[in-house]
Amino acid sequence: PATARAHAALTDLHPPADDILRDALAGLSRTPKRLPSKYFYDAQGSRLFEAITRQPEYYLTRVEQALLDDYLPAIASAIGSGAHVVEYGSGSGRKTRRLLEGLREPAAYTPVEISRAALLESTARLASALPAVEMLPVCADFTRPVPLPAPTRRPRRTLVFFPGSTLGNFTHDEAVGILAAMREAMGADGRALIGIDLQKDPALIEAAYNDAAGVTAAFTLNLLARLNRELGSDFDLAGFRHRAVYAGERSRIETFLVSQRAQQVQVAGRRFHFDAGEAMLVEYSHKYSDGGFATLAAAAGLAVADGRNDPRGWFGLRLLRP
Ligand code: AVI
Repeated sequence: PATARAHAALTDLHPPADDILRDALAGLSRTPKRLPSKYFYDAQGSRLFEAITRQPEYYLTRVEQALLDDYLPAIASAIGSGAHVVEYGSGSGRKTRRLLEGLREPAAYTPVEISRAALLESTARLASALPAVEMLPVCADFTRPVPLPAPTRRPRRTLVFFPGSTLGNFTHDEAVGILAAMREAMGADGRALIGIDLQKDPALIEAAYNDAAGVTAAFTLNLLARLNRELGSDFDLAGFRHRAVYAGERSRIETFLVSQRAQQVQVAGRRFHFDAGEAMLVEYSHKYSDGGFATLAAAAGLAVADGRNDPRGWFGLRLLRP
């Protein structure tokens, strides 16, 4: 019944099947080559990401979860009762359940997620755990403007939830665009709760993106496996290695796939040459300072109303208002 309810309430904005072929060909034709990190998250990539969050070196998820538990009572009184919670890129929905349980009688929950299967599954799970919260899933690409469904009971205010430091995977301009779209969605009295990974000892950050078990390497290489599966390309996975380095001057992890030898790769009938040691950029993960994040939010017309960091200052949550 929970799945049926989630289906019934689904707003399907039919996100265009991203043109993975067009993006792959364009990225491979650039110098230096690059591929967009959004293509990490097929079914296998999403499983590998979940496994990353359980690695001892990947502190982000654990630290954010503990911080959220600690901060929730203060968030709940700042937000008040009857909120409409809107989450961008909702994933497994584990953090969401804690948030919805900690808020005062949330009226409705709108997860915005591009993967229809993940969206319906997590919404169904939340619907059975929280029957009093109206579930209004939206299948859409949150990097584009998303019209939000109206809850049956008029909500007191909108709270946008964007955890996990997902914002860090976007360039500065893209991040400003996403925050500006959130400001639009939340309205004049709305708030946004954003998770941000903070600047710290680069050795800790690099370890998080180079776990000893090799799960992050498998996650990165799955991008090539996905292209082989979906486009029939012939990337030799043994011919590339994952490399994630912290670029301190740009405050971000830059992840590359490095060609282990000179080689040719065929994609949709086109051949691309890789030199030995050639590095192809596949992801950024920005790390923020307090001031840097406040400046970024201000560029999108948002102010930091409140915030908290974990005791070691590794990860932060920020409550933003227009
Ligand atoms: C989803 N995102 C916030 C993760 C991050 O930390 O940038 C993706 C990731 N890439 C490698 N490990 C985790």
